Amino acid sequence: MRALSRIGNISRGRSRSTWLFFLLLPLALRPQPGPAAVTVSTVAGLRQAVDQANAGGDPDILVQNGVYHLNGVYLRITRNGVTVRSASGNREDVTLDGNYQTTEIFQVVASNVTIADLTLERAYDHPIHVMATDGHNVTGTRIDNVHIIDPGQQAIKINPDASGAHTVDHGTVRGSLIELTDSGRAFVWNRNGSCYTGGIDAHRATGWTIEDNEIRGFWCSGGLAEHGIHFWSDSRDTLVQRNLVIDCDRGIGFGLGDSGHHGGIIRNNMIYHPRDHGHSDVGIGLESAPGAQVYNNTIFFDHPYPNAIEYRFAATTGVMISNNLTNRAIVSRNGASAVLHHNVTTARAEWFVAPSAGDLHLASPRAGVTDSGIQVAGLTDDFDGEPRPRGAGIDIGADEYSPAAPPPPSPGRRTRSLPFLFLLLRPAP
Ligand SMILES: [Ca+2]
Ligand SMILES: [Ca+2]
Repeated sequence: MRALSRIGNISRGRSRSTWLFFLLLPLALRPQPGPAAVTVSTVAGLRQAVDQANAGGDPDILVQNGVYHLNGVYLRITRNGVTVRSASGNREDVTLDGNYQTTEIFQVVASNVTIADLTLERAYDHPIHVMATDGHNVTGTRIDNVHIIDPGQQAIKINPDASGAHTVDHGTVRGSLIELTDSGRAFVWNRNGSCYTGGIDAHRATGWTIEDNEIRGFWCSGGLAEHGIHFWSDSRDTLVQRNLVIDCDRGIGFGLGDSGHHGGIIRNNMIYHPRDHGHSDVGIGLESAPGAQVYNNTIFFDHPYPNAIEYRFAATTGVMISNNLTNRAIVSRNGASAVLHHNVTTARAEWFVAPSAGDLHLASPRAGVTDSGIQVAGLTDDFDGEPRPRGAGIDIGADEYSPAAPPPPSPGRRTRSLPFLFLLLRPAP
């Protein structure tokens, strides 16, 4: 939408080339392969297209509708600027199934790689592993509108090289659905002997944006799962916004123990956890996370864990926690310090539209919540991407209340993008 609104601004110009651009735009957006993309319809064809792209061939790969049983085949992208996406733009039309034989469906070791509009399931380890290697950094990864099901370990793994000197920075994960189902949960436990799984797991990564995703089901009855979204090991300046995290043992984390995180923002997220599975834990956790800002999140638990937000360890200083709406406490542990403003920790189920379905939009205006937050620099929208403030002031929590129901599709559940816009709008070679 933002790209289209930018086009709208351009259209107010009067040059002939601008009007020609718009005349031709519908043609360019037709869902058919253009000359600048290679289209594949078999596993062998997909593997060959990736190999050819790595060798300098066409960097844009479109995958025709179907279920692709990889059976050990994996896709290692070594050349900058490669894109792999479904031809239709609908992520449910194309499934790359690792059958728990393929260890990593995508291994990304190059910059400006895009993986979009696909379903990835049953990787033995990570469906997507982005890593710095061979002595160079990786940047500009885009993971957009991808549905990941039942990874054997973490769904998206972001790693530096072995020395830690080279890193994977400034990527985005957007509009994606990442989930662990009962059958995947059983596999995880057998494969790992623990609940070693989670949604997005990043080490030593700088400047990532994680937005508009839905992440659900990362728990095990036998042990504690990793977070839905977790940046640690000296990661910094992560922006985590407008995500829906449902039924995960731990929701969103910056840092773990003394393996910390610097700066960063966690805002406008909804985190819901139903009944206890045995290891239910915190909604948002800061551990050795100096300078973090946590504001306008809504966290609602139907399990008994006492804390919605925790900030921990003496290295956690300079932290701001404001305008959050929860039904559990916000607490310091192990000597951490933070400045807290205008948080409401007494939310009740009836305040929300459908909490048991993870819908934590406000059901009606509520004194002390609507128009009751403080201004925060940089806060301009809500969970729905709707502008703030509305009415007399900022609402507390992830939703800025509006009388009409928010329009579907809500964040994280997009199922179609504009697969050819990127071809049109990218810089000429
Ligand atoms: Ca308001
Ligand atoms: Ca709203």
